[in-house]
Amino acid sequence: MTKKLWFLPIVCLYFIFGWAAPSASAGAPADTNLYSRLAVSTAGTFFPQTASSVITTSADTDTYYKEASGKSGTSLKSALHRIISGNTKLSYSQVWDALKETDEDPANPNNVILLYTQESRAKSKNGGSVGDWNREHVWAKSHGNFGTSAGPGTDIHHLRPADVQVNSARGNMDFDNGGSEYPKAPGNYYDGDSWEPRDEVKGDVARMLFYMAVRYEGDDGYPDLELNDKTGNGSAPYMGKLSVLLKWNKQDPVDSKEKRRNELIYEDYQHNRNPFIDHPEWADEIWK
Ligand SMILES: [Ca+2]
Ligand SMILES: [Ca+2]
Ligand SMILES: [Ca+2]
Repeated sequence: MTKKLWFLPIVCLYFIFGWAAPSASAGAPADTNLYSRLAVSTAGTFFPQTASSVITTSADTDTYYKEASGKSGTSLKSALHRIISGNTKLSYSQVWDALKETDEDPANPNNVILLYTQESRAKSKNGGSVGDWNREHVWAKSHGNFGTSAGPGTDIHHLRPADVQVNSARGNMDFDNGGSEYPKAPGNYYDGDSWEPRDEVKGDVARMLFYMAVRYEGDDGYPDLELNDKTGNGSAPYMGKLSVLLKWNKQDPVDSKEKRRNELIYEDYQHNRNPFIDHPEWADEIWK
């Protein structure tokens, strides 16, 4: 760098921060710092926030997870349960509108991305007919029989848009590797007692199930949902297969889409976070 150019980085910083700061006041909580008022892409570049595009940094979530700091095993699980409980609960009809935001196709604001097929489909095609998308409960609602009243059945941390027929094919199966490819959802496999989602969402599925097991502990009128190492759990409040889910958590790491979704749920809908999107390593600390 020549002497004449020494001031250029400072000028650039002035323009970046001077330009971004005014837009930050619209939707950001008063106590957030500069970095949280900027959306951070996976490439590490900054762009001004829209009201709900912020990806919170680890420094911000340190405060949220303060009570969990330094814990492991059951004491970590208990601390996280206390932190993420007491969330706002949606009605089942509110879930439609929420998913239209949390699962919006970044390339087309009229569409949502479907979980198992990755298809981009019109938001307006929500419904129950062939060709529609509907609300897939990744933790099958029969595993604990919690239904669709406000609570686990409407918790959008584990609800995703899915093709009606694919949703029906997955049914209430546990998750595991193997089986035959499901023709309407290439990359997804199934057999008599389990479903294997496509590689790109294996980690997403695992982290959604980790969240459910920690959020629902049977102390607030809902069943105590737990993970086990089985398939074919039927209507018991369990989901498997834990050892496979722990592998999927590593095979398919958290990406910016998953972070954005977690942030939207926290900021705009439920006001609680999925700890395993913020700290995927905590799954191994709880389920060793
Ligand atoms: Ca199986
Ligand atoms: Ca993924
Ligand atoms: Ca539980």
